Amino acid sequence: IEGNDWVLMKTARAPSNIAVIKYWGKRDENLILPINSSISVTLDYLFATTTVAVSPSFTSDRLWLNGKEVSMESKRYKNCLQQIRSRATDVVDEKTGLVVKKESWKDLYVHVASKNNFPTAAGLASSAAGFACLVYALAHLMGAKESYEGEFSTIARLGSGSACRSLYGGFVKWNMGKEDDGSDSIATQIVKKDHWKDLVIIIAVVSSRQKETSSTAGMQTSVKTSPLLQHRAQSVVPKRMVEMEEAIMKRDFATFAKLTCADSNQFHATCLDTSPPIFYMNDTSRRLIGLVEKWNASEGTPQAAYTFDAGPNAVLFAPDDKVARSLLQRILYLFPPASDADISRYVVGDQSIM
Ligand code: 2P0
Repeated sequence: IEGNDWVLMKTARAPSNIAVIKYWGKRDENLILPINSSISVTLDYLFATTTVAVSPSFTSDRLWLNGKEVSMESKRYKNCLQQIRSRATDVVDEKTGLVVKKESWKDLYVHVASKNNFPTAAGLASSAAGFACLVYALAHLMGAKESYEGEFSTIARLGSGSACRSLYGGFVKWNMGKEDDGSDSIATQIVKKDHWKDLVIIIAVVSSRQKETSSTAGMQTSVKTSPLLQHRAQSVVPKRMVEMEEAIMKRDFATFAKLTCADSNQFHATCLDTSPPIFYMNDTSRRLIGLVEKWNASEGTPQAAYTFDAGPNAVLFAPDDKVARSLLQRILYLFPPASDADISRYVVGDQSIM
């Protein structure tokens, strides 16, 4: 390979995640440091796929999201790229024998193409999957290595807070950290997904429309105006973090469900407590809450749990396949599909459950 006539490419895939203890509010906007810790479950079936390429013939850093070019000028992209570039090492491409020396990375531009297999910006954490994938793909391309466990999660965090949790599978904790430089505001895996094999996650896409208030803007306004947010961060979340981790470790579905629903509801209450108020859920979201609450109350113990991010789509949890089927039947009763053909779309993991 001579001169400028080469391209080196890597492709990675990273999943989305859903918080069961929610992150909402920053103490540092630039480093994306949160005002409270959070816990998430990784959603393997919703993912971003990102290809990063480098070539001496590229004249600027460029990015395509779902086929459309978008600017890479934002601080968030620049910060992630700069952090990975500064950790680049000598890279030898096994297939071609091409060698890219450590010192050349700073002069090479990247092209990035990323796509999601789920609705972008509809409250299904597309930025989380996207930035986790970008950081992971760039690190592979440039031969960057972590100097401590969780270091890459601090870089993904610079792209989008929730992205730090998407670098791990299973159940993940993002510790808010104490340091001003963000070095201890990292994500770590609580436990692998195999730990709780029976747990079923159902995603009810209520709307794939883009949300009106971005999470970034929404949480800024909440930090400035919501007294409930301060109370939540200081007095509610620390206790829930301990209880949720324990519930996950014990596979205690009743406690997991109670905490998950309560935390989703407090997050949305905080949005309502913001001035001007923010509404992420719609009537369909509220009917789904009603369905789960009524069912749980009639059984006397939680059968299912719900959580909603910054959008109207529901993420529902059931303790096993049998309960998941029952939950799905109840959802279909409340929202009958327009035709038989629609039923084939209801799947849990790889298996159609209808
Ligand atoms: C979460 N959300 O913990 C919470 C719950 C939405 C509701 O993290 O400004 O896209 O990029 O750090 O990460 C969405 O916020 O915001 C989010 P930035 P992000 O998943």
